[in-house]
Amino acid sequence: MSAIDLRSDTITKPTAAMREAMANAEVGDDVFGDDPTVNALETYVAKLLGKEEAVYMPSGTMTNQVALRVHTEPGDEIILESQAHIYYYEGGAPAALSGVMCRLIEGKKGIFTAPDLRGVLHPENIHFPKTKLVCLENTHNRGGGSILPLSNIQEIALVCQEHNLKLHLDGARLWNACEATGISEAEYAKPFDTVSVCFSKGLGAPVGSALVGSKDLMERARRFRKMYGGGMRQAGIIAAGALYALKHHRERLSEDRINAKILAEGLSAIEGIKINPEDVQTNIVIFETEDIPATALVGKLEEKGVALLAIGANKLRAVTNLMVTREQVEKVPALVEAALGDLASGEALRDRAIPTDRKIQSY
Ligand code: TLP
Repeated sequence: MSAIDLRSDTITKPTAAMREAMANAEVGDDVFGDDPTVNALETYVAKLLGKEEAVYMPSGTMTNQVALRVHTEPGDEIILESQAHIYYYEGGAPAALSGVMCRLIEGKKGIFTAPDLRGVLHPENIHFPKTKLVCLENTHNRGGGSILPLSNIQEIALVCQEHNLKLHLDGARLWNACEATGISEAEYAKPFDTVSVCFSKGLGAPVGSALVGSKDLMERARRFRKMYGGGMRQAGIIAAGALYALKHHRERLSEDRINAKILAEGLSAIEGIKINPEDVQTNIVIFETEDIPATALVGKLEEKGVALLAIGANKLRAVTNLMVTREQVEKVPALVEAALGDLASGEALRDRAIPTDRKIQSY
């Protein structure tokens, strides 16, 4: 894999200290509820987010989908931003696992407002599905790591209360929002019935996510976690990595935020690249090419030792992370410029069409 890997913050590998914590973890059988390290992690996360209980699960997709199932019955409607991870990147799971209808609101950089929400609510009437749940995402992945303002969340929560709707947060990268704003996890979590957080993204743990909420909701969540195959046994080994990451890697997210800004500023100076560095608030940098296909640029950059993702015909994503240093990030704009130069030259025009066997992933 490329030396400078900016495909995602999920690519991080455990540090030596994290591995040591994992190797020394006390374990039990978590399905019986007696893995001390999983229990310690759940207690720690619930407290940090100011909720009664937490449930540890293998992935962010599972925590989100269990939350959907906890709050709904088949045929219900849920409301999400149009590019929400739950809708966009979870394999159609809302339909397959919960049997719910997704009503989408197009936001700006992943953010919609309380009036936008009011605008899509229908009257209670047998013609309409029952609307049960609103889901928000903070930070918003396809919104470019954008931070949801607390006031926006609180206004949306008020509409939910008025209409008896539950509110779920996909907080896979909530840590990044907290680091950037200084707002605590508990304060951000307060308006929500359930919050999903991930340890395997910016925090750098190898595996796992948690769902937090009230005791009753978490009891129901444990049932669906088991049903979906997420009841793990000596999970303390991986939970120890998550606990270590929570205690030691939240503060360092400022490095990823600063590196993302440096990258965005460098990219904004390149002819043929469109990005406004002001839009970059956390560790995700989304930029566009003017005419070169995103997959072609990804292919060229791979040859130069930089890995990014194509996330649209002309859109690319870079995510700064624990494995990428400031020095490396500073090299990327020049490499992007060189790659664009190669692709623009007549001889290299054929490179614009990426042969299918190159398997450049596009997200
Ligand atoms: N996102 C991944 C890919 O799926 C796109 C990434 O590289 O960013 N919520 C949000 C906001 C996420 O960004 C992700 C992962 C998830 C949930 C799902 O987490 P996992 O991968 O643990 O199922």
